[in-house]
Amino acid sequence: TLSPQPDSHDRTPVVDVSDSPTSTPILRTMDLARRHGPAFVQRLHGQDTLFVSSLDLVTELSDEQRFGKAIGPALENVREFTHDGLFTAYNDEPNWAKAHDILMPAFALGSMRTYHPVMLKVARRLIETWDVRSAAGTPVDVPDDMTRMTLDTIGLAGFGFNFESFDRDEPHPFVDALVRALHWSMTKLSRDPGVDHTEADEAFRADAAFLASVVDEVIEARTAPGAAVPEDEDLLGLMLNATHPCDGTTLDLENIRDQVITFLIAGHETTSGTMSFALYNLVKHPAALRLIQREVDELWGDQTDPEPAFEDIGRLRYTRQVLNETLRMFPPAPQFSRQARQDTVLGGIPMRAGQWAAVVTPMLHRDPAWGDNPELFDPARFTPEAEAARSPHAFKPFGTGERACIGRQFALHEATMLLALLVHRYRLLDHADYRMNLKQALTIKPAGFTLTLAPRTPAD
Ligand code: MNH
Repeated sequence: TLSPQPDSHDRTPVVDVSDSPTSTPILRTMDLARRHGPAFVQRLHGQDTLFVSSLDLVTELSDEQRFGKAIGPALENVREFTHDGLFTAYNDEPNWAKAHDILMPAFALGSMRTYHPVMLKVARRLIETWDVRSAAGTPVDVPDDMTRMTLDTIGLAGFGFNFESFDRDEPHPFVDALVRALHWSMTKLSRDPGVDHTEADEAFRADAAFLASVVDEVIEARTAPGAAVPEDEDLLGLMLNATHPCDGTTLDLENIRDQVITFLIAGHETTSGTMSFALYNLVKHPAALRLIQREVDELWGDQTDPEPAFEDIGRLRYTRQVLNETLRMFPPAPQFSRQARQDTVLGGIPMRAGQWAAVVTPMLHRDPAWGDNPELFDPARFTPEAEAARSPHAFKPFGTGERACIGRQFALHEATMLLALLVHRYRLLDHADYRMNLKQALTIKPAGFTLTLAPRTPAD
């Protein structure tokens, strides 16, 4: 379904990267964007990708009349195990609109009230674990524990399934299989043509089958005679029971399986990356840490175990600014692709219908529109006044248009509550003077980031 890339890049630089393999393609792409400008073609083993990163070009790509989501080669690989689930469906596949219409109400801001208690419960489970580490003086692995937290949250809130991640030393086998499958999707893009990949492909198929089998168990646990049905309808309940307003049918079971895998993928790696990068930014910027602590202290004082109300989360304005600024600097899903709906011209580059371009989100987030020093962490970029003065297209951590992230409110509610609880409770000690070590699967995270913790006292 994807046409070949534009062939007449008259003035568009073409850079062949086939001879410089990397485990962090996004860092290489950012580096190339810095050197070659806001539009360049990256050639990898003969496959071309047009990468764009300026506000002007992304503004054009965000025009839904001219462009729509493209399933680029990376998502085409993910499609091997999520098929026409929401994230990897083609724009015109019937199950996209159907699932989108059925699930949208479950992701409106008001629906977060339903998930709030579960999110709080899992946050408390994380805190229990961190209290033990804090008392023992041993470090916590931040990205690992954030992944435990977000996976358990989407599992419980979405499907009533408990991964019990905090009762395990190693990730749940489902997570291992998921991470390997995503890794396969990414590395398949840069395969050496001369090498035999049968073994990797067979391992992938085994992982994909395992993922499907776990999900089938979750679905069976819900649909079996006499199965316990949660009081509040969750995502799984909606998918099983809700009928499409247009034709009165429900989603079929095979598609529900693809949606569950999709939500477990989309719903946890990105949010855990956001949390990890946010804690990184805070320990490196004591002034911001003091401001966020002041905000939570105003709300919860020196209560040892605050009971965050649903309404509290909307009041945590500065906490939300810290998360937004984190998503600017380190968008966990660092690129998305757009496809021309008809023949058009993108900033002087002719594109035929079907041709596509990838947005380098971290570079868009460093466009001159952000001011002179975009590498600096500055949550003041997200005050209401600053936001009103800036183009909405300068900030795209959740993608754009009708295919933008459906889980945005879910992610922000979860992350805001957890971040607030953590800075309220702990002194965050950067005991190893962590240096950023980005690791990329499909998403990015700060690998090996550890902290030690101490209880805060009213004087801190
Ligand atoms: Mn999410 C799409 C980023 C959290 C479920 N998400 C996208 C896209 C981006 C994205 C970018 C668009 C990709 C593209 O255009 O190809 N998502 C994020 C980030 C976070 C996040 C940065 C956390 C922070 N996402 C979540 C959560 C869920 C979720 C949480 C579910 C609970 N996301 C999705 C789904 C899609 C998506 C589903 C696909 C939506 C569609 O195409 O209709």
